[in-house]
Amino acid sequence: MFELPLGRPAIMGVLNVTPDSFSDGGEFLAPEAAIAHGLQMQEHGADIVDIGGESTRPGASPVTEEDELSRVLPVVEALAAKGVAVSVDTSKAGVARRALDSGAVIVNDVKALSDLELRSLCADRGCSVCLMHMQGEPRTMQLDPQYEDVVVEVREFLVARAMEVEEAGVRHESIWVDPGIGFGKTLEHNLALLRHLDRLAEAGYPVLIGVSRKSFLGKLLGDVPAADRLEGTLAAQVLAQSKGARILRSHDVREAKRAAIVAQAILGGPTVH
Ligand code: HH2
Repeated sequence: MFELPLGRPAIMGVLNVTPDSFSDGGEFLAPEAAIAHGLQMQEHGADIVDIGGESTRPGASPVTEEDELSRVLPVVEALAAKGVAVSVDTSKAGVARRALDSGAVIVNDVKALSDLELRSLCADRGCSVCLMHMQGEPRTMQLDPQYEDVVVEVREFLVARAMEVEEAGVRHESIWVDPGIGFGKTLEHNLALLRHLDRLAEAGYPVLIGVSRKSFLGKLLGDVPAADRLEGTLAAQVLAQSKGARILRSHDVREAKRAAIVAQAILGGPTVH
């Protein structure tokens, strides 16, 4: 189980070892480049590095277990050996098992442990898990997302899933929840989830939020590209922090951490680096 820092949110650096991720696709496909970037994020103050080998951007195609493993394993192994707290961003039990064997301590699943084998693996290993809400699947999720009340439905889904996962043997303390910004949600759905994030935080599980460089920011800012969404990312992150987010998943670790430290001082409590 990964112990979250007290007094400020944890910064989870994003490391996509993929050819097609929406913001850093192709940049870190070579293991050496991925490892160097992971170490740089560690130097910049990342509490966790989240390593993914399959893009979940809207329209992305699935990858085989073999391909996912060959992308992530060398990177997980090298970073864990350097003392990085590694999270593996996967929905596949086979990938999670090998990543945990190689030193990963967190399983981050955009499908919220819908796979029962993955659920019991996480229970056996005692790792931390992040359960994320998604409506539909990446290939089609942005076509026509619909909710009666997105805030209530996402919270109900996550609490119900967390309880199922606890019944499967994962400890309550090891479970984090995430409303899944951009995963089967319109701009208005994303804004409502962020505006009312305190309602999810009240459910009693640490909340992770992933807004970094996402397309809703591009829309709000007049179609700016992913590489030009840092200010929007930081604004959304500090507001999420003020509503109880405990883990911020970010491509820009140094900036996210500095913003979080200042925000925390204003919110109250000691400064924790
Ligand atoms: N977002 C992405 C991937 N994994 N996991 C959690 N828990 N929450 C998120 O919001 C989240 C996530 C998508 O971002 P990214 O990894 O940058 O892109 P891609 O999926 O294209 O690799």
